[in-house]
Amino acid sequence: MKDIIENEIKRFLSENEENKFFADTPLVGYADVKDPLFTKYKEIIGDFHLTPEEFFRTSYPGEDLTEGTVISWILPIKESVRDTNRTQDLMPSKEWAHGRNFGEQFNKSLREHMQEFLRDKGYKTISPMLSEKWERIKSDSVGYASSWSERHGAYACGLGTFGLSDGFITEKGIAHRCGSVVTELKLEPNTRGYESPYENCLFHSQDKCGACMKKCPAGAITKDGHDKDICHDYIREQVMAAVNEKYGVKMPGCGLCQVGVPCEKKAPVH
Ligand code: B12
Repeated sequence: MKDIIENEIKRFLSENEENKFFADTPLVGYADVKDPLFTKYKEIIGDFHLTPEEFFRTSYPGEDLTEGTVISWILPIKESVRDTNRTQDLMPSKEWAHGRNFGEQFNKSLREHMQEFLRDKGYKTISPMLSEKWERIKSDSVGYASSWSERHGAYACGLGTFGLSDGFITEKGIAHRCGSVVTELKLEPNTRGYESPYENCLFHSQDKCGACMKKCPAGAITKDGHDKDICHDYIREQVMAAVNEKYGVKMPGCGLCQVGVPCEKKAPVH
């Protein structure tokens, strides 16, 4: 069944016009919906971060998710797009801005598609970010967050670890977008081949690098980590004002910390 799921994601990527300029061959990982990590996220992130079962119940009220799987995918950003952003020092390239805007619309289509695909096969399924319970949150302890972090889902699925910039470093690097579904279909979970949540980051694991600190045009990344307020305000105030009209996109992003760094397209520790 894993083959069928992975082929379907790849087919959707290759045949969908929306994805023409965005994602390369994806990575797919699996976690048990009952993995204690999902409950632990309520301590690490906050009570507002919901478990797979809590999302499941919003679509299937009164039903228990006795067994099942979180399926997470990583959509690595194409080299042609990364190339254009690597030469920027203040604002994202047009291609990256489009990738953030239309790439996320495509990612949403993929969530909808995989939700339907598994439902059609007879398995109750919900994609957390499509649920009415998914919301953006600003918490006192962790700042900007949401009720389902796709990266924490991907971490549980064994797909990688976090970096100094907060970005998620996979075997195909940090420059990607990610998504997930929760399904009652039971599949063998991935083994998490790491011991710490920052293992793939050279700065954290080997006390070297810090290239993303130099790349951030807003000064949001220091040896103490990523200041989300500075990052957020730079994207919302400076980047949006500069590129909205110029590139014709509503949600441009920045992503300069994800290119021209050793973790751009691989996990540099391996
Ligand atoms: C809110 C948000 C933001 C906020 C805050 C980002 C943040 N760090 O959370 C702002 C506006 C700053 C932002 C900016 C960007 N974003 Co944004 N954003 C989101 C959103 C909507 C929610 C994120 C969330 O819920 N975070 C939860 C908090 C708690 O996460 P956190 O603070 O990073 O968690 C840290 C701790 O919990 C820590 N930790 C501490 N102890 C432990 C212990 C364990 C066991 C573990 C596992 C972790 C852990 O790990 C984390 C890293 O330090 C997601 C979509 C989604 N639903 O996930 C996209 C998302 C995170 N954004 C994304 C992107 C690409 C960006 C940008 C690059 C913009 C762009 N598109 O060009 C920038 C820079 C990202 C960055 N450096 O983090 C991608 C990230 C993919 C990736 N490559 O990592 C996401 C996943 C969207 C997507 N669908 O792909 N974003």
